[in-house]
Amino acid sequence: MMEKLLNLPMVASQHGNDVNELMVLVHWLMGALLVGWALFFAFTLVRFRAADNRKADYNGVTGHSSTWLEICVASLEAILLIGFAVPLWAKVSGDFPADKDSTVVRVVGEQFSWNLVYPGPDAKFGRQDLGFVSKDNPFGFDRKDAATKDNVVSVNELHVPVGKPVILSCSSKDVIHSFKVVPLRVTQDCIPGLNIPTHFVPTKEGKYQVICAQLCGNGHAAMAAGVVIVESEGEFKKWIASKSTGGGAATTFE
Ligand SMILES: [Cu+2]
Repeated sequence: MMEKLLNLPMVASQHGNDVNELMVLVHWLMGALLVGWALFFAFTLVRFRAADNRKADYNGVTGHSSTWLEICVASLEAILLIGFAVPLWAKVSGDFPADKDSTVVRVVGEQFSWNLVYPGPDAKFGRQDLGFVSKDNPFGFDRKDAATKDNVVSVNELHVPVGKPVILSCSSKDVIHSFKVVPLRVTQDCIPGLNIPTHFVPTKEGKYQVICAQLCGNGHAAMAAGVVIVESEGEFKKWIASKSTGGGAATTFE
């Protein structure tokens, strides 16, 4: 019932339903508090109405019912936090699948697009060094390194096969961006100088919009041009093959 009432966006990832469950529970508690406070407010309006010519009482409440109510509310909040929120966070931010069982992609935000790098058939990104950074090699990949040569790059288009874990390693070239895909229930800040991994399992084929969840400059909204395309393993392989330069210098970005 609450889920319908909240009209939550569609879920296309495995942990997405857990996120929804937590939101529903939080809304039940907040709903109960809203009703409770509203009833209490109505009660005080009637009980202490001016027509009774009541005098202010300096002693205030003498019973302990409000204390017990506070303890009840705090306990429910503690249950939500310790019983649901912390375990969900532990699952999402920890419990990483093995690289070999996952689609591993490096995400680098920039003003104002998403750069994506796949390690290619050898599953290795190859050597990167600040010394290699130049205008046509913005990420400083070592082009002599064989592992680098088969990297597959893409801009604004993240393809992943359905049902297989995805590990994104997020960073930024300039300011703080945040890679957010609502149906996947994924939000990860992309911070210059840091590589922050996040993971999810896409469960539904489709095309999902990426939005930048950090106000990052004039063209911030343009980052919503990013898409995640969840497709069958076969389609994914076809796409990777079409992007691959077959060991050429696939190290620059458009
Ligand atoms: Cu941004």
